[in-house]
Amino acid sequence: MKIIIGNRNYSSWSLRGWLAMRQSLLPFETDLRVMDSPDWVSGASKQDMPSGQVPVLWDHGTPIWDSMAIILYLADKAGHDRFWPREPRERALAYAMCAEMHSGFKALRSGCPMNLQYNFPDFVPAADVMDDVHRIEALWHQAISRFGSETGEPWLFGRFGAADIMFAPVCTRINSYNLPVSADARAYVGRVLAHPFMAEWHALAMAEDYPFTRYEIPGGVRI
Ligand SMILES: N[C@@H](CCC(=O)N[C@@H](CS)C(=O)NCC(=O)O)C(=O)O
Repeated sequence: MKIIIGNRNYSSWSLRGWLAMRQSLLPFETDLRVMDSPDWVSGASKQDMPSGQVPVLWDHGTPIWDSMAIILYLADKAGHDRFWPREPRERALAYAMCAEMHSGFKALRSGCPMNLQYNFPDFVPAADVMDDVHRIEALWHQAISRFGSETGEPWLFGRFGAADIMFAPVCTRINSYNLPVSADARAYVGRVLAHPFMAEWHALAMAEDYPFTRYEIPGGVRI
């Protein structure tokens, strides 16, 4: 299998798709397409990207595009237990949380674009950004307090899975933009950022040097 991703520093949907690949434990290659490069702009590097967006998983001639579809496909292929909790009420909440993340939180996503190479010490979040953050904190609290500790592991539904993957880029945003969150949420963010798959992605993102100004937010300090 091969996953096509965009710049690791910026592409939060690529991060989700790639984390799902790592979580599947199946062998795969990573193919990075430099966003906003001449080939990206002309469409030449998007020929095998059905929606023109990253991520795309190619499995022996079959394309699976969109991060959510990649998670669903890999759960079928690698085993649902690697992605979803077993118990029906837990699974219902995990599905709903992932779907809400996939289709929502637009203020947070556009107001605080993922940018792993920078920190924004004086960033003042708009009210609608904080509305999204509060909703996400409530979801995390609901999952962790009801289900998170059942296996003794510190993830949203006990074991690391699809919900943790879908919210991982939110964790990077809370960290980069120093968004005010509760101590519990901050602790969860710290755990996600320290996850070995995240550390692997982060190290590669820090080494990237592609010009990309589309998501420039003032006041960034290079880490
Ligand atoms: N719903 C898609 C969203 C994918 C998406 O928006 N990808 C961005 C990069 S993070 C992209 O490829 N945008 C096209 C562009 O920048 O030209 C998913 O979940 O995978």
